[in-house]
Amino acid sequence: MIIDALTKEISIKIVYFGPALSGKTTSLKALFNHFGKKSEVFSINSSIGRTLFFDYGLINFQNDNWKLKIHVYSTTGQDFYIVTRPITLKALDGLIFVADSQKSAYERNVISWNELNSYFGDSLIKMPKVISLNKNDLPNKFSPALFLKDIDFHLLRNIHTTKTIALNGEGILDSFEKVLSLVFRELYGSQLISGLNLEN
Ligand SMILES: Nc1nc2c(ncn2[C@@H]2O[C@H](COP(=O)(O)OP(=O)(O)O)[C@@H](O)[C@H]2O)c(=O)[nH]1
Ligand SMILES: [Mg+2]
Repeated sequence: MIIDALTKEISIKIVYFGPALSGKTTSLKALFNHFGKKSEVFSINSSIGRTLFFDYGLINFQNDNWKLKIHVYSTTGQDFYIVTRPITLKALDGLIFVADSQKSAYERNVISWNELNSYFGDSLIKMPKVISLNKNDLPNKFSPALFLKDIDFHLLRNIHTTKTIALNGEGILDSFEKVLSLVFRELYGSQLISGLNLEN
């Protein structure tokens, strides 16, 4: 997060993370579609349309006092490009873990979560995050409770879970708002904003 008191700009970074083909790119595109900015998503793709490095888009909000810039990224899920993932995750403020709800994808979700854990360690506990159980439209889904148990959900703070269908945008805005609410709760918690306002 960058807070520029001079230009009155707050920049935050949100990243979609998860296993290959869970729907990260589709989620990011659905989000930008909601804001009428689908064409503004910048992707670096392979020749078969898979995310090569990351997808990126910027959403701007403004009130009388502050500009809020939200930088949104999605990582590539392919192991061949694993080296790009920790780079994309650098200095993030909030994370949306896009899980693939299909039973057949269960292990891949757990492996991806463990990878996240390996990057962040204990700081994953308090990081603002949403677990988005995507592909909720498909049959043969695993039990969310089982997955949450496997990732030690009870130890985690600043977390919400949602069910999404990125394909038609269902739940995508809700997930985004939930992660933002956690980011801003942290921000107010640190009294950064109220501190700045006091000086003006
Ligand atoms: N049925 C269904 N398919 C989805 C959903 N979200 C994504 N997909 C499909 O899953 C595949 C992988 O999606 P993509 O966004 O490229 O995954 P990524 O590798 O995580 O970026 C594509 O064929 C999508 O159309 C969903 O909610 N439901
Ligand atoms: Mg992708």
